[in-house]
Amino acid sequence: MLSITLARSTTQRNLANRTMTTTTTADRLADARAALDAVGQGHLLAQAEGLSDEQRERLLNEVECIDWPEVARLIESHVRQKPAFALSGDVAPAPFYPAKPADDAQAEKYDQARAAGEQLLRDGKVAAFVVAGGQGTRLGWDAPKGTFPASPIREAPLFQLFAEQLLKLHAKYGAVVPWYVMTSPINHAPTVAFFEEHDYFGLSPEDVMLFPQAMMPAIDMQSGKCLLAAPDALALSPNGHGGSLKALYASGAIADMKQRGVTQISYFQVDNPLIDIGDPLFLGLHRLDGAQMSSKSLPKRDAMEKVGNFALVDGKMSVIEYSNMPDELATQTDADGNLEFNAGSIAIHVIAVDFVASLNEGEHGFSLPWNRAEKKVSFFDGAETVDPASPNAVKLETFVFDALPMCERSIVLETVREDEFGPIKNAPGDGVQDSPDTAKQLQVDRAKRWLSHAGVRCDDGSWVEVKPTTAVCADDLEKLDLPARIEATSRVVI
Ligand code: UD2
Repeated sequence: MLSITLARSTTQRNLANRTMTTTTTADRLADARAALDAVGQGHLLAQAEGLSDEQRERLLNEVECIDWPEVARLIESHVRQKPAFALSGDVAPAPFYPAKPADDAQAEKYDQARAAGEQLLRDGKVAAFVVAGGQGTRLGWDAPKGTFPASPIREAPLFQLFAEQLLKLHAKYGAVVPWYVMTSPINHAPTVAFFEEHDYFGLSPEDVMLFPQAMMPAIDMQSGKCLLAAPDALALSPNGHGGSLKALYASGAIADMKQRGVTQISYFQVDNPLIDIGDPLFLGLHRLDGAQMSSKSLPKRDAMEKVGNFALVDGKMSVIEYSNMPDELATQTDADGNLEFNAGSIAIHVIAVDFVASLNEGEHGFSLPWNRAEKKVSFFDGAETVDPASPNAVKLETFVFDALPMCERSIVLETVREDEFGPIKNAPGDGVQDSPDTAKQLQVDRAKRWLSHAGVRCDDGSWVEVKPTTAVCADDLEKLDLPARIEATSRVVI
């Protein structure tokens, strides 16, 4: 593994630097008190004197990692009042490249793009980046989500499936695709332990970098006070996947990519076993069009599906989260009855390394809009732990797609849902979408489509898994020695 660095903002680093010049815990405590008193959060250290040295150290470490002036600003704008989302400006559906080229000229462009994307992979210019810092509460899996057994027959964990794709891409294109894994302080240690226990799934540890994103305190909805989780711990949660754009830089990942000659980042979420990490068409279109951050979309299941909507807002590529999309826009149709805003965001991006660097190296830094979520958060009230029955706190997160309007150029490529999107979000249950069961079925169905493309007959009822080390697309199966037929009762791993 390359290194593990806690992601810190500039202000956080300033506070930390200040503590480097002071030596005693008493000095650190005084500094932290001053920073907290200045923003009305002094209660967090009210019992610090009564803690053991170890507990005090732990609490100070957490306090020193937070940008308190920013938290104070956000309490005013997002806790004491609910920020009203106002969709201002000119809003139009975003243009996108269709999954199948519309005409001969576009087919030619797709061929050129595929060739350009393959060249990027051959030249070692592509890195994989998974955001895996979320808490995964909906699934009810008491471990990092990437450790979840996701494949239909081998029950291979998500992290293994991604690693196997990277091994295949290396074999296919003759160049390493280094892997950057964003965790959060909540799941960092178990994630690192999982990679170590599994020998990095056959990857070279030098080509894998795990780093945690930054955290935000949970804030009491009524009082605007930050909550303690315990006498020696703040109630913290990850600051949203938008935090990845700062964590990539602060961790040294961007510097490492530059040193390797990597220019493009293939960004994906930890919950999608169908992800195509090294898609030459997507990489190539992004590259040929000189885009800084590009996205994949899919046609929405229906007007109200809970995915973001691609739109041009005042001419700038944007994603309007479903909760912010006015119903009259979501349901608007064209003359043929098709949804105008039909391109749903599935959180798959290619991001230029230089774009992430330039955001972080700008004179005034950069910030993404913050989003407010009301949640139940257990807290220590000075005497005991309270488990609230209804939402009591505000959590604040930024979203990575809010960087899209900061691009000069951004493209969207439509994809086919069954081929690339089978997220595991919810615990299994009858009729539950986006569950482990639906994701397994989608993997089996795709494997069968790929096999039938290669001439294999798969009987109804058969259950097939194609290992990513065998194939990352249908064409990879073509020259292999495959069975002519897979019978109904068979369970086959290829
Ligand atoms: C996200 C998108 C939604 C759609 C969907 C596709 C948002 C707000 N919505 O919904 O539009 O594209 O995905 O699957 O993004 N994560 C972190 N750190 C954090 C928070 C999240 O790494 O602080 C990671 C998390 O581990 C996961 C991913 O981000 O890999 C998505 O998080 P989510 O499950 O909260 O997103 P979801 O399903 O609400």
